[in-house]
Amino acid sequence: MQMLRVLLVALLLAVSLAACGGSSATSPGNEYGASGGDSTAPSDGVDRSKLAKELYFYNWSDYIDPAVLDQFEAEYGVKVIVDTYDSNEDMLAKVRAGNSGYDIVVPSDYAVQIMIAEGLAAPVDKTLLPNLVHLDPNLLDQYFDKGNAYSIPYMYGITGIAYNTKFFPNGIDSWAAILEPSQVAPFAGKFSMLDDARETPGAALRYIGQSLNSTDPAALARVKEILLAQKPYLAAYNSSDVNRKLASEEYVLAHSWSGSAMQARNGLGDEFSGNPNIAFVIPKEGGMIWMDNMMILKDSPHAYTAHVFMNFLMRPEVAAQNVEYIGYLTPNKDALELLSPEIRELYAQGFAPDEEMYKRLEWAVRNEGTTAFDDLWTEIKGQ
Ligand code: SPD
Repeated sequence: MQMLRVLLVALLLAVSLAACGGSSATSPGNEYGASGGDSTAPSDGVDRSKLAKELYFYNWSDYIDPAVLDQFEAEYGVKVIVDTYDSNEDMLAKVRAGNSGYDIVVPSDYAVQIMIAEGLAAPVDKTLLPNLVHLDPNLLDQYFDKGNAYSIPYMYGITGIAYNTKFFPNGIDSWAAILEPSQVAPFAGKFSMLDDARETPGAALRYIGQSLNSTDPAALARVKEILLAQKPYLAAYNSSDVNRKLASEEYVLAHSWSGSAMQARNGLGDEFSGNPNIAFVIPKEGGMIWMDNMMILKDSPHAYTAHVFMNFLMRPEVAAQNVEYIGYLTPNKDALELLSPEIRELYAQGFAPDEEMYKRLEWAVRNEGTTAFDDLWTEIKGQ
């Protein structure tokens, strides 16, 4: 009987330790104690005594529903402080400088590769992420982080052209509509290209029949010609408020992320109202598919709390609410069935890829040659 009691106590202790994330030896960050004691944890397994008061989240702009942050604070007493960026390169520059103070950043695929290679990320502790079971296995284990050792998918999306059907009643099917001077001349000052070293050269590369990862010098020279010929007609290189400017009809056309176009169409909470004339297309020459991922920084001051937040965002109800608000695509398979008919209808109208569209989409990868894009982009923007 005594032996049975000892075994039972040992078993309970093991289960409680597993719920807390195991020993400090395998856990990242400086908040993980070695004790594993968890007298404050309710059934969700979160040890409230280990939570920080604040969490610093460096995210893309217009990329989280503020109500989700309020809910997290109400439930866990943690205030999430959000700073925003509009390109992977801006985020990387801040993080590379060190001591950014941020806990979580959201790099896209190729930027995940860069961050892992440069030792900027902390490994994720999957024992603290039970809600990983809700993610679509087809969207895990991607080329940029095999085994998801450092990154967890947040949202994914596609890049194409958003346009106002009042001005383009016959639709758009080619990058020529935004890249050819003869076609954009009537819309001078009323359209934008993304302010992005991979996206904008990538679009021009696809237009000339090349991979958006091509660093062939002749192809890049042609890209430079195309983008410089287009530049006098552009309102701006813009990755920050394309959604608002399309919705208000300051722009009639824009190189755009799918969710930004969806926001222009549907509006964004209390921020601005939508415009029902906004449509989105992946041109026949093809476009980019990408995935943004949550990553805890190597020097994150609050790594335990960061895991709790990431796990919270992977709850199907939370993921569904978030994606309804921001209009991108969730990797959370169990959230999909919770989505409204309205958002599903827009996905079906081209704001999400179908099988045919997938064939025209390409991921951006990082390789030995891809720093050429940074140089090219500096030259184009400087002229
Ligand atoms: N407003 C949020 C935008 C997120 C876009 N991230 C993807 C970039 C892929 N190059």
